[in-house]
Amino acid sequence: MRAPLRAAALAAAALALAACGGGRPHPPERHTVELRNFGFSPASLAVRPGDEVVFVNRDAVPHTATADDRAWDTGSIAAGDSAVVKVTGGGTYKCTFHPTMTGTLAASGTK
Ligand SMILES: [Cu+2]
Repeated sequence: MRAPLRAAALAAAALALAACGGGRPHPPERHTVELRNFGFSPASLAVRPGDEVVFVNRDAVPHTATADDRAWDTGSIAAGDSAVVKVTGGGTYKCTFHPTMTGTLAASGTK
């Protein structure tokens, strides 16, 4: 039963590759944004709806990543902790504790 399993894995890999081709839906990606030195890095990130963004707090104080339109909110992320949000669209966001910390999700395409 090993051969059929391997064939299925190859077929799945081929499908995943094909999905990256022109005009086909792009598989969701997971991006990472670091919260460090009271800023988001990268401050601007290109995403597609359906993608996930992991916010990793590298500072010694808690931060949030909160969409300005409140579409999503990580809540407080403790120092050294992380939180994941699913992207539904683009927009700007900030840390509610430190409003000078701002970032942008630049959404393109549709899922
Ligand atoms: Cu903050």
